[in-house]
Amino acid sequence: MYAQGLIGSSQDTEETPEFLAAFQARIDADEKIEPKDPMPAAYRKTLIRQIGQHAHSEIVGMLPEGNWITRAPTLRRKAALLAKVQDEGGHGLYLYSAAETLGISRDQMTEELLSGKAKYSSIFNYPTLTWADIGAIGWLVDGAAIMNQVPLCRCSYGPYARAMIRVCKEESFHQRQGYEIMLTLSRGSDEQKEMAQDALNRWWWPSLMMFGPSDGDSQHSDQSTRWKIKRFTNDALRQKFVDATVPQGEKLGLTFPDPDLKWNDDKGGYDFGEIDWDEFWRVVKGQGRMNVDRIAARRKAWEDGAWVREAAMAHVEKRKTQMAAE
Ligand code: BYC
Repeated sequence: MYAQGLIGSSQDTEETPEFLAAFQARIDADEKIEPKDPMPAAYRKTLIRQIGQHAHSEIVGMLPEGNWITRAPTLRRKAALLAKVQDEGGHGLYLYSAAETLGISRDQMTEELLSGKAKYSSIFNYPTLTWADIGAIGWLVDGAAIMNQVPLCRCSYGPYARAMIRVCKEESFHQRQGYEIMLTLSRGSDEQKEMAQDALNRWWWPSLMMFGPSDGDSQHSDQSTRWKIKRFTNDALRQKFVDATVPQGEKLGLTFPDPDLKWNDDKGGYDFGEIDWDEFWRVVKGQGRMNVDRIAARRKAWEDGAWVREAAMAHVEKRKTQMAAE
């Protein structure tokens, strides 16, 4: 089932009740689980699914912003955007490496992405229509990613938790560069302010959807929380994001596209309207505006890169032969 010869590819230990209880006790004691440690097959499978999907999201996430690198309005903006998109490529690589420690190969993960078996974040199936979208993505999408990912730095699986520390530092920079674009536009001409408002209108709801289905409909949350893969539920993180982001939007002088958004003193947070879950599931199932383009772009990159992978492997084989002869 898993790639041969990789760390973590050893057979999972027989899952006796004693083994499962001892494993849960390690989790409850906040010990980190490391690649060579025995772990239940379902724990390994959940991590491969989540880390793989997270890696794919980072890589597919390069596409909507990459679309604006050649059209960034100034050299400073171009350099920052280039660095941000490159960071996302790096995040994808740390995450693919973290998943590989569980015994799956990068090739298998890529095949799962291209066949539609593995998901990537719904947010990247929306188009980037104007420069303001780059501001909105940094502010909202990276803002949502930080809210979701900071708790993952304390995830029970060591390689994932450690990868997330660096990812989160870089995401903070991304969030600020996005907010600064929004600030500049909202203090600019009427037309620029309108662009910022239009971007907020289009990205707000999809950003809330990034946190996943509401708690009652989340299949994996309970078990993932018990295993301390997830530290908060989807709804709890979504609420934290709304509470942190609304005051930032007000500072920009922009309005949120939700008539039900209002502060609730009793709960100490904002109430907000119902998410369009039909839209969410349509996009997750491949019917968003950009799903077909995104997968076509990844397929092309994978096929165009075949010669690089073959050349790298030929080099490894040659070195092995040379070393054996030395
Ligand atoms: N989009 O039981 P649930 C970024 C799926 S990118 C698509 O709650 P779970 C960035 C879910 O996979 C941000 N699918 O699942 C990059 C499951 O289907 P499967 C990426 C979604 O895993 C560039 C089903 O719905 N971040 O940072 O407990 C530029 C039921 O859901 C979505 C991560 O991946 C969605 N939005 O919780 C800027 C973070 N939501 O797998 C920024 C790590 C749910 O059974 N991942 N589904 O077929 C997680 O924290 C969790 O996987 C989720 C979902 C909270 C996303």
